[in-house]
Amino acid sequence: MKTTAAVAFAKEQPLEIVEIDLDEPRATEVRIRMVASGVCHTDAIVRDQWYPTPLPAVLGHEGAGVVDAIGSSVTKVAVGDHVLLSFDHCGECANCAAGLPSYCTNFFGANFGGRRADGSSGFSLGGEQISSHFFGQSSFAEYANVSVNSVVKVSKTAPLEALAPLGCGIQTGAGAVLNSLNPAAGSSIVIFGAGAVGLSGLLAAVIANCTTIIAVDVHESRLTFARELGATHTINAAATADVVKEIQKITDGGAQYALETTGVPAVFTNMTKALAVRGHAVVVGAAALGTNANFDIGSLLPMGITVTMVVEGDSVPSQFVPQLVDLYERGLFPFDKLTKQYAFADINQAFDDSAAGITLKPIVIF
Ligand code: CXF
Ligand code: ZN
Repeated sequence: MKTTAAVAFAKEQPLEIVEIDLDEPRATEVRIRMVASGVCHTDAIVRDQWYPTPLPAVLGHEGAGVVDAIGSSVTKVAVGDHVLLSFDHCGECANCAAGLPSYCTNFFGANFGGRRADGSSGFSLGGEQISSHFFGQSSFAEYANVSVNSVVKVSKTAPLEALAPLGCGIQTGAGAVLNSLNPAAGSSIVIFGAGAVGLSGLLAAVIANCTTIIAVDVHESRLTFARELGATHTINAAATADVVKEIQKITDGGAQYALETTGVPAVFTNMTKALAVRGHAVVVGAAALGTNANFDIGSLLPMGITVTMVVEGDSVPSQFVPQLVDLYERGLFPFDKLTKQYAFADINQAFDDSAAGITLKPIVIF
């Protein structure tokens, strides 16, 4: 069948909305009619080829939609079910079997490879295959064949347009706090970067009853917003001589927990220095391959700190996404305050507004 899609044809160039061909869903796939998709920083960095997904490609990995057809071995969902889409994983390797699907041994191939495991693509243009199955989904298309392992079923009354970004950016920030750090009530946490991921982590720190929540960013408007969402302290790193000292002052020696969402080497270094003895930091900010940060072994060893590199908030999407939906519906996780909706036709504006910091989390509506 034909479908409309936003195609990344060339590095650092705007996406182009064109009509492409979609094949039939394979046995373990479902065809989704996309209702909405979040736009994540990873879509932009893959468009810009920080990671080598072959172009042309249909990107998009925070899809939300309705099941339009199912493959022959699919039992998890039926036609007409409403679903949110998340990352793909094989479901069979040791890490998947251990309940750690974001560390699937084929995570890179399944999510960034641009092809199914059998080498085929779901999409073609002018008879040539183009990359599909980005994060198992390629949600910047009105219709896509999606890996069943990327699919999370939600209630038919769930507002798909609002919930779309749960499957990546929002679960990454919230999961980093609730799953990876699991901070004790009454503890201190510092969050570097008040973007969509950092602020999702901040909302999760509020849920976890952290009582000192420090947001660090270089934009005053984001820090003001962070305070509205529950930050007890904010630090403008562009206007503060020594960010580490400031965190140590607020926390009386160092933060018990930290979340690093920027991918900036100097911020990583500050994060390690800002921790309390035995503090725990998680790093989720994507950086270009080859990005290195300083880590002062001499000073840090006696601190006994832990730094964990975390993918997708250590989430098991089929469990964690519904938990986030419940929290949202109860008014305890108002992540929709971070979002702004755009018509699908305006997808490049959504990318530009995100890059300029005008919009924290764009959602395109089909
Ligand atoms: C990505 C970030 C870079 C590593 C793989 C997972 N998360 C989604 O956008
Ligand atoms: Zn993402």
